[in-house]
Amino acid sequence: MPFPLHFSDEVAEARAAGRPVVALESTIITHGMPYPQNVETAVMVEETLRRGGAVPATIAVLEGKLHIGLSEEELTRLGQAKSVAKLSRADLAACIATRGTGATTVAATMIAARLAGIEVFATGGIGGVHRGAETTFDISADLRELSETPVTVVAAGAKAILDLPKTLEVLETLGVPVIAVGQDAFPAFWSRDSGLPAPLRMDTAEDIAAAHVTRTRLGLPGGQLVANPIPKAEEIPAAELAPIIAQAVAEAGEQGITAKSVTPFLLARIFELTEGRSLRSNIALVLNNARVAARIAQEIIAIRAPGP
Ligand code: PSU
Ligand code: MN
Repeated sequence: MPFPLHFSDEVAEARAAGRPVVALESTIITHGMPYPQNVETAVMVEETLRRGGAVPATIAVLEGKLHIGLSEEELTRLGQAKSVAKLSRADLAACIATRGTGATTVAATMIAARLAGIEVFATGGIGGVHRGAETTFDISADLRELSETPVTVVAAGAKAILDLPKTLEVLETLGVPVIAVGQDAFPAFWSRDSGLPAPLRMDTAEDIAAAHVTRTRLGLPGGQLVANPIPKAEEIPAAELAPIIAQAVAEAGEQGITAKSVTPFLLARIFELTEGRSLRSNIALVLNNARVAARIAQEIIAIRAPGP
């Protein structure tokens, strides 16, 4: 018996018609941005996907049910709720089994997207190898998920709160394609250039879709990380953020923040320390990722369509 999924009407209709659907995570709403900008952004991202010709499927667990697509009312409730659980691969089954409510990270959203037959997923930034991982062993489950679950994830690279060289090394070890869009450098979330070369570069959604389909045909498990740089007008130069990130990372260490609390702590501190500037950039890059994800989802359908 297939696992029961709770589709929004919009997603159910799109699936029946074979139209492109793009998955969205919910941890970015509950743990990645403050209220009310989190809900406003979630609604704008959905609208951006629709304008781009794809149907949004925001994923979350609500009272034990795995939802693929949320109503605006459900989005708002989730965005206002105080202590919503953050669900990664390790927590998803337990939350559903105990009829809990939780927001899905990149890893858990990929798992749900695969169950729903959704192959493209747009977000802001992925989790990765944290600074100091050589002593803390803090490496996000997102990385292993990318090596196992066949979903193409469009993100603006990874935040400089992480150790980006180590993050790229682990992705290489795991065999995850990391594709920069339209440039040679790996982007660093708020900044277009991390100073590190991206392993792969592609300039069109068609090529990215073709690579996705080819991996499936080769029988390779796992997805792709599409690293789409933030629009130039919205970027914050890496040098400006460096001292702020260093301060946030130091505070996390002093306060003994560990495990799943690390990423939300750092994101919240950086929003405070930049007085909202990081949030404006964050919103712009998520919308930009939604535009690219919609095009990739359409191209995948075009490639799979039977020829004349
Ligand atoms: N990075 C961001 N914004 C986010 C996250 C990461 O720039 O909102 C969230 C995503 O949901 C990601 C999760 O999957 O944090 C990673 O958490 P951890 O490092 O605990 O695996
Ligand atoms: Mn972690």
